[in-house]
Amino acid sequence: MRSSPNVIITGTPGVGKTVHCEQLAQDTGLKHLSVNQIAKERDCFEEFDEERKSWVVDEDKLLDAIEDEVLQGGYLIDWHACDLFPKSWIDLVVVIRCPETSILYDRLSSRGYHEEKLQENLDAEIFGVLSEEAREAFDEEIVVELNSEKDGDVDSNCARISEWVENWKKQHAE
Ligand code: DAT
Repeated sequence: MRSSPNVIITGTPGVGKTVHCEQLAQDTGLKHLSVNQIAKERDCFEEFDEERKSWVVDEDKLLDAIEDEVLQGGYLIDWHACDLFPKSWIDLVVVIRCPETSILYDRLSSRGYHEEKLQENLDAEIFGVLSEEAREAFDEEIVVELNSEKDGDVDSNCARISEWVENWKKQHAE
């Protein structure tokens, strides 16, 4: 049994996963596990996708690489996918949303995304792809959606998640 929860922070690229995880790591002491970073550091890539100009993660390798740590509890798992993680590892899934697509457009274009990649991500956000994936892969009651559009949203979202983490710890204290 873990004494600290594992929380997935997911959503379309650019919605604000990293900023939330960084603040939450400070506020709660949970550790920020950036899948992009870990996959690079631990060589968990399958191939290079020429069309998307990005590396494809080998999910089995990734899960093997993080299993021992994650099972200890206390991780904020930051990635734009969530259905690969076993249900038994996860206590809460937070889907960060940015329904106002002009905001997301500006964030992604400032990253230099080319038009096709940009449109693909905007469509994913409009259709709620990550929310659906989260609800299909995990029990509905552990999935929450929070918007991150304007200044102040990050603080209020992190306050809510921190409160949830504290309650979880109290409920699971021996
Ligand atoms: P992700 O990790 O999901 O790709 P990010 O955390 O890097 O996204 O955030 C993308 C950009 O958007 C970054 O410049 C921070 C900004 N951002 C996110 N949420 C915001 C908010 N609520 N208010 C202002 N800026 C925000």
